[in-house]
Amino acid sequence: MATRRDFIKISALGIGGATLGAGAFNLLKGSGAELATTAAFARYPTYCEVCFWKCAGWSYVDEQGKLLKVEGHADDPHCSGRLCPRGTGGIGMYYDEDRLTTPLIRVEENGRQAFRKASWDEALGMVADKMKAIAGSHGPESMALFNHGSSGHYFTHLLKAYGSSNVVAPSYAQCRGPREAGWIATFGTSVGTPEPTDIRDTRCLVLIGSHLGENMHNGQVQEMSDAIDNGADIITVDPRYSTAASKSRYWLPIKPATDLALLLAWIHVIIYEELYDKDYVERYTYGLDRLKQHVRRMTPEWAYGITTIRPEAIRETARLMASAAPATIVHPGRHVTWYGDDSQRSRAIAILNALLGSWGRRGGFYFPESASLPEFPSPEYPKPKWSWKDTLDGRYPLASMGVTNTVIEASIASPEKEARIKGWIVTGTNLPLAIPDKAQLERAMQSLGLLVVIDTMPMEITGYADIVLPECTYLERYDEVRTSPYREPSLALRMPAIAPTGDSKPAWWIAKQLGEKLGLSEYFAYKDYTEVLDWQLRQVGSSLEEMQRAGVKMIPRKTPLYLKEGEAFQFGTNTGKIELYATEFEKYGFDPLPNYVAHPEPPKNYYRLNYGRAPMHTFSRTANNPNLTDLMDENKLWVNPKVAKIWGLENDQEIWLKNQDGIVSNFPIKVRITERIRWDSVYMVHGFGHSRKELTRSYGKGACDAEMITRPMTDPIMGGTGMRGNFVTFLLEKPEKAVES
Ligand SMILES: Nc1nc2c(c(=O)[nH]1)N[C@H]1C(S)=C(S)[C@@H](COP(=O)(O)OP(=O)(O)OC[C@H]3O[C@@H](n4cnc5c(=O)[nH]c(N)nc54)[C@H](O)[C@@H]3O)O[C@H]1N2
Ligand SMILES: Nc1nc2c(c(=O)[nH]1)N[C@H]1C(S)=C(S)[C@@H](COP(=O)(O)OP(=O)(O)OC[C@H]3O[C@@H](n4cnc5c(=O)[nH]c(N)nc54)[C@H](O)[C@@H]3O)O[C@H]1N2
Ligand code: SF4
Ligand SMILES: [Mo]
Repeated sequence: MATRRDFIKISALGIGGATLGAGAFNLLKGSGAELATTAAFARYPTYCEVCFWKCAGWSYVDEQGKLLKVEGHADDPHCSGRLCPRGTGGIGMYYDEDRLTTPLIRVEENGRQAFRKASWDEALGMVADKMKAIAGSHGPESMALFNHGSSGHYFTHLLKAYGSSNVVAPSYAQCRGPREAGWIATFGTSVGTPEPTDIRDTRCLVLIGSHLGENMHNGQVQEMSDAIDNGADIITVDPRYSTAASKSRYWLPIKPATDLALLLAWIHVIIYEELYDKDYVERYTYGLDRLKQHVRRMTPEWAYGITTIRPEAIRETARLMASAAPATIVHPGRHVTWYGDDSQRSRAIAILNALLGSWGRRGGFYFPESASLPEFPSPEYPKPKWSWKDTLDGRYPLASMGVTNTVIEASIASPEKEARIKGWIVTGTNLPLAIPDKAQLERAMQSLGLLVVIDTMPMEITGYADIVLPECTYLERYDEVRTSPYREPSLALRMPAIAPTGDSKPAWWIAKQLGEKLGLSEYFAYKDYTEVLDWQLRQVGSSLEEMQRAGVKMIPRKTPLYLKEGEAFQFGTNTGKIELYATEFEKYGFDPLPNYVAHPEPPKNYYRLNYGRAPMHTFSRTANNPNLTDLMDENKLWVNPKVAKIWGLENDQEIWLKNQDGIVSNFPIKVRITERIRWDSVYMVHGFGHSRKELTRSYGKGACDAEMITRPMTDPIMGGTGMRGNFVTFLLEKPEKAVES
């Protein structure tokens, strides 16, 4: 087992895991080591697009104009000068020879469909004509945008100018939506991103599923290393022995799907042993008496029968949290769409933090602040006649952002019902690997009159497109200034280090050209995006020129970082207090106090499909990245030794998976036998099992978790799709199945 020291060393190096292969050393040699002796090179500011922590850095280019490496920006609060392995490997996005480099149009030749290359003028002209036709016959509201990442900004503007506000992203209903619903109901504000967890100064960090260390969100991982060094205690609740578990004082290997029982028992101990922050609770919260009554019987002994966590361990950990409070963080998690009751689990986590007095306190949660940049002048958007809210059809009343799954549903035509949504623009999201229930997604895509995909790579989603538009990578373009909230507000610039490859273009350019073809030129009143950036920066006393030199600029805070001792504070809830008892949930007929409800168990010979992150990959977007495939080129199926014995499995044996609905994996996955996973579950890293042959390095490597997730459990409060209630069994022989490509 690695020691605490190892963990810190690893993250200090910026290369995750002990599996550092020869490729990683080459990567380092090919950058830092060489640079020290290279006389002339230029560096350009950027911020990373490999995930959404948005670390600022520099891209280095040599005299010949060759892109050498990306390095963290020393002054950037998100990364403190160090990128994670994915950020360092970001140059692989530029060098990937499988990239999209020209617009593509779907054509039918001799009954066979294929893509042909097209000019931008033709491809965009075709998109504009189809969008005009859709607006003409069904109204502009029947176009929707699916987006994730930087490019979404420009297409959101375009779609709103066109007359639709149907904008959705998988980062809500497939990721952090339930956490935001739980937090808004309790604290009157969402958690937001980056999470305002004051890990740097914490004395006790509780991770419930959050697998920091594999989840490589840079600032949090670095701060967690420092906190461990400073003697903070980590409590990890995870059915799997995660990297975080190996650094923890307590690892609670919970039975999957039972976290709510543990959380309620912790609340019980903290209330009945009077360990809560009395002054804080009295001053700021609403509903303690009802909460106390509610959890009366939810003792550690009660929770033991459900969670398999010993009552003493529940009591000891509750006391540990309270003794460190308010410098205790019960981490809200990020990918929290697990079992369909996720808003309620998030509520329980919020309540615990409230009882401990952690919200707005040093070592708990700080109040984040962001720099505010005015929008570039543009006419008012037309008012849409309807929006994504109408696709909810009365469900999910507390959805605060567009819900991908209901927009997908609303795109499906049936003999009885015409589809409300007729066309999609998809940018920066690989929907077939991000959305559960692929059959439904495919039905929707088959119904559409128009599907335009903007991507850098020939990912699965491009295979469904009518028109594919190639975006250049983040290293080849300007983008909006980063203004993410943090302890100190900051500005960070992304500018090109190198010219776009082939005929690829930045998203701002694509959206502007399309806008012009749609007759919306007045919404794009600039020649080049640098005009927008310079105008915006000048409004806050900076300039493009200053940012090109500095990369990152810190802005002084205007408001305090924490609550002041005894200060009166108005929370954004119905009562103006932190609502231990959620009046907003009550108003909509949901439990105002969270309850534990049992979830289905795997049938005989089936195992719960658990999935997560690897430090060197991001979702499906990096699986083909030449630098990162060097570090890890496939996922493996973690299987408990007892299960392996029953099935006679050996390490690295290839098996296929079949889920509870008879869906068989496209590709085999290699077995990894390990005690780190419980006997009732199997585990794999998300993002592998690519089925497009155009992805030459990742095609057929490993298995795809999304394929197996055919039965999401939807959160009635905000529409999140719980994805951890699917079960798989093993096929030891190659099944008869044609693989799509
Ligand atoms: N089964 C399963 N489903 C999941 C998850 C899971 O763990 N398992 N995780 C969920 C979570 S937490 C999230 S946040 C979502 C993530 O969902 P997505 O963001 O859709 O994830 P990716 O698979 O990385 O897809 C990103 C797509 O953007 C493209 N891309 C990369 N850079 C650029 C760029 O600069 N411009 C453009 N235009 N495109 C670019 C990539 O090539 C890729 O096609 O998935 C959710 N869905
Ligand atoms: N390297 C890397 N880092 C990333 C990303 C990436 O793609 N790559 N993506 C980023 C994004 S957008 C997100 S949303 C986050 C996601 O990362 P997190 O929010 O940290 O984690 P989750 O995906 O919710 O959960 C994964 C962990 O939950 C455990 N788990 C499974 N079932 C249960 C259960 O019933 N109870 C408990 N307590 N634990 C359970 C799994 O064993 C695993 O360790 O990661 C972010 N960081
Ligand atoms: S955490 Fe890693 S991948 Fe994410 S933005 Fe930072 S360097 Fe890039
Ligand atoms: Mo996410």
